[in-house]
Amino acid sequence: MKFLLALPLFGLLHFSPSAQAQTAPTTAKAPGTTTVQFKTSAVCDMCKSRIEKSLAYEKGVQSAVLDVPTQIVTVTYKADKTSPEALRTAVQKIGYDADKLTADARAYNRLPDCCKKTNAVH
Ligand SMILES: [Cu+2]
Repeated sequence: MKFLLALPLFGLLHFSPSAQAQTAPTTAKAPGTTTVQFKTSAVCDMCKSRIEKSLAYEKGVQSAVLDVPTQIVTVTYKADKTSPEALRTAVQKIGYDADKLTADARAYNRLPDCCKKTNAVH
């Protein structure tokens, strides 16, 4: 993903219309289980594990997988236990953008320097 280093501002990547996954996963899902994808400001593997871990602790979440190069997190959850809004808020609270929600400032300031969104994906 070296070409990303050439982008002057990481923020340019944030507003992609691909936030809502239109394609259903081909794998069989448990009844009542839904998948949502949204864009985060994760830049490295530390961000990945931080986001995946905190989403895993969220009520109703069955799995959370973040793809660092695209910054998109895929969350499988029980629709009667949580919502995409709650999941985005959870990501926001630990210091990352979630689609159009901006990262919580205090949480963001506590992130290690390498995880700041001024960095390119690395
Ligand atoms: Cu990081």
